[in-house]
Amino acid sequence: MRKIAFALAALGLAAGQAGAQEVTLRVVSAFAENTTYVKNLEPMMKKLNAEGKGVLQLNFIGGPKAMPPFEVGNAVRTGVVDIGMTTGAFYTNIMPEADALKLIQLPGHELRKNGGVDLINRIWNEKANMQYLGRVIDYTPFHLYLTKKIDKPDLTGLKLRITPVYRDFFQALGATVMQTAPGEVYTALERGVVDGYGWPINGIFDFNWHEKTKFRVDPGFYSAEVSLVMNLDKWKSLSAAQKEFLMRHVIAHENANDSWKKVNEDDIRKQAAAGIQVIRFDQKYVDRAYDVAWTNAIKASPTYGPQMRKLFSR
Ligand code: 173
Repeated sequence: MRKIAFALAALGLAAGQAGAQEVTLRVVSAFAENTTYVKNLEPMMKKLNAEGKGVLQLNFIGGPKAMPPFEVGNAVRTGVVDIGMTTGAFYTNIMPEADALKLIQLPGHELRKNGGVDLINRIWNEKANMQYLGRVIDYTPFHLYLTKKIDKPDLTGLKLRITPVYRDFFQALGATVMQTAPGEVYTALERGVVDGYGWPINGIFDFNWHEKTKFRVDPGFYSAEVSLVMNLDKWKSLSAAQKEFLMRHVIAHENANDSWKKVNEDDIRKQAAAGIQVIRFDQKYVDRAYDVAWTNAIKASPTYGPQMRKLFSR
């Protein structure tokens, strides 16, 4: 009798450690399934799932076919999904602070050390019911792409496709703007509804926009941010071991973001080969971009704006 009880207890213990508490987290992406951004996440999810048996699994549900990109933030906030791969600009409907992630000038390991990630989590917890996990795209500036030539940083008379990333800057330079999801850019260009668009240095080939793009304006500005964010209640429901396991994989992935440097060099070459010409402005153009963005970020968030500026800037 005692032997059986002991065996059952041992079994229960083993099950508790290994299998009984495995949790599966549902992941959606604001970026399309077949793009570089999702392809970059896939090996990470595969590795995590291989090592996480009995602990934690990620179930990738899909991209914009599963959920409109600008809805992903709210779906994470409310717990409709557990994790979103998205960018702050896509959930400014929740809080204006989200868009400030594009202004981060430090790599992940420095932002974790200087308190930047702690600040993000204070804000994200409080205002968005989200836990900020980590960044999956870094070292990647945004650019203005055009179908028409310009010879000075004056966008008067141009209609440009934007998201909140570019809105204030392009408007400050005189442009008329129109917000669209990435999936609508090609048609807007094709129909001549817009004369250009904002987008990172990488990725335009994923959508065939190179076919409609004649010019890229250099230098780039800000830093394209795509991150994993998690529903806060779900995060809190994880055990310490599950949190540690998840964060170990996310941070390892974040620390591999240098890989984007090569992707970006390749895309610059491909853009040149596709006949996209470079229009070059000076550093004042970039300084203006940051000035406009921080001024507005601080206006929109008088409490957190200055704190973010201090910890996000070089
Ligand atoms: O242009 C966009 O759709 C946008 O805001 C963005 C943000 C981060 C990465 C890629 C695009």
